[in-house]
Amino acid sequence: MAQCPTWPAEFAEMYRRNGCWSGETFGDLLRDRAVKYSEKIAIVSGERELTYRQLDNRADRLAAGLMELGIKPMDRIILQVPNQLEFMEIIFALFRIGALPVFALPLHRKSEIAYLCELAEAAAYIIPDTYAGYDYRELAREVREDAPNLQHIIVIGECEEFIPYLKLFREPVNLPQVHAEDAAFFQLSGGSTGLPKLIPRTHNDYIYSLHESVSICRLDTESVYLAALPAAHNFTLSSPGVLGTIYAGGKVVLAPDPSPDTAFALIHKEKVTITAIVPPLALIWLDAAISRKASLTSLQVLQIGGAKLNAEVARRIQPELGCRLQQVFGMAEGLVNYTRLDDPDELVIYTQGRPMSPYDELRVVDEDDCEVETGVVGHLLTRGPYTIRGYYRAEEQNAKSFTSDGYYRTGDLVKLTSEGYLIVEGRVKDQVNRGGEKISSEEIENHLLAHGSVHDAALVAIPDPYLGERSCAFVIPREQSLTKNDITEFLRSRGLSGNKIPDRIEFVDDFPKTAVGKVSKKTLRESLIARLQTED
Ligand code: OOB
Repeated sequence: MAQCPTWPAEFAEMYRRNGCWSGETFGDLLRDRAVKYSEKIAIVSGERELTYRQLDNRADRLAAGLMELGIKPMDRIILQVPNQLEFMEIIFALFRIGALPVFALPLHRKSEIAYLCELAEAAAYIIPDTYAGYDYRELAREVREDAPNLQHIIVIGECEEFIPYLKLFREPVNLPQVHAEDAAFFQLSGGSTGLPKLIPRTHNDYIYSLHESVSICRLDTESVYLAALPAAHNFTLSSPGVLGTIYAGGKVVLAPDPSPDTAFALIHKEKVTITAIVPPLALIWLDAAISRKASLTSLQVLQIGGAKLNAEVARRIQPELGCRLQQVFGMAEGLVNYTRLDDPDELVIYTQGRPMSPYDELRVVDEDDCEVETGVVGHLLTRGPYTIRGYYRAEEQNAKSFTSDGYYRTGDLVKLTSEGYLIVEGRVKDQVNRGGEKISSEEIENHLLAHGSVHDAALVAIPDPYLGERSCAFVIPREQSLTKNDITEFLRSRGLSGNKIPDRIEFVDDFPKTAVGKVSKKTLRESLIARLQTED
């Protein structure tokens, strides 16, 4: 697809020659596993389960129905489906057509979905009827008004005005030719400038990342992976995640939510061997395990990533949960680092792992892009066989986010240990990492600035014992009558997802400035932290 920047020919040639890119597509992959593991259970979701053969067949029949509806190769489809069986059927059906899922998250609301529909010029939007007490059909009605390209809204479950998912199944038909070097889907970037960007991942690059992840995490046909976090997130999708488990011929268990009540019961019932969570959940799981450790006996590996894991918490995982900890430092743009299962405890507790592929190229550089010495903190740049060379339709942004020789500027500050492991020390991207959920400061500031009584706004991250970070909006009001409640209500009315509503709002008369006259978020943050400490 022309709007997806890709690897220069010499790199593509190298990745093929070195065996990274196999030429296999996701459609081929599932076909192959359906032959090999036919009657073995592939997916469990609530009371329902699918064998490999059934998943393969249902993906074919759904692909036929979607094609009959008019879905074509390269069409973009916004997928906002929580952890339920249909998620797996849909992605494989779309992969087989060569149509591209755009992985929205269940917590996204009108602001995010309408934007994605527009940016992707989406042909269809797929939702559940309700999930976690929220009616997605309401959301679809709102989105439809502003999305002229959106031709189809498909609903899993009860629906009258939209297309019912169950009516889509048809006898299998001949499928279009899908190419492994083409985009298979879009992930969303965490976003540090305005709104999230679309990350095109190809069959070749993603299947390679599964291959490496499966080998490092030692997944095989006996593995049982619990998707506790949303399956649409890159961590849960591929590190090794639900797709890695299918790659390995294991069993995927889809949890509707990651609470200990739900997750521990599933771990016990399905004899889960590996799962992945974010640091705030690790604390909740540790608390719950005090009385319920017995339910976790099958669990061999607990992966923690998405945000920095505190070493004190890391140290408690093995003794208190009885399983091996694996730290995962990854990004939807590509690069994933893992601590290895046989690494010494010191590395597992204090580092965020090392790259999964020998072909990952990493540079840690200073402000002038000059490499720093081992052990010195710098900006992490990376390129490799599964790291994108650019975002979809984002020429201007790509010039900033990628170096001229194709390295992705991760925005993370890291140091390299002498063993080649990474320690994440902070970041330069203007973002709040709220327990693994990334919030772009600029996106929220733009919403705040749309309020007539807001003169200026700055969103900063402040430390939080549970979430790692939470958000604080500093606002310079135009009118003294403006209240915090007005602001929160206003943001909600703009259709912002709940996790993006600032956790704290502070009114100020002015912003401190840096030497060059920019708003000094560092000073804002530090003065608030100092004030909070004296208040305690
Ligand atoms: C994962 O992916 P994204 O795209 O939601 O977020 C990527 C960013 C990284 O650039 C870094 O800032 C932060 O999230 N991050 C971590 C981390 N893992 C991610 N920061 C510190 N320690 C960690 N372990 O979050 C993601 C994708 C694939 C696998 C795992 C996580």
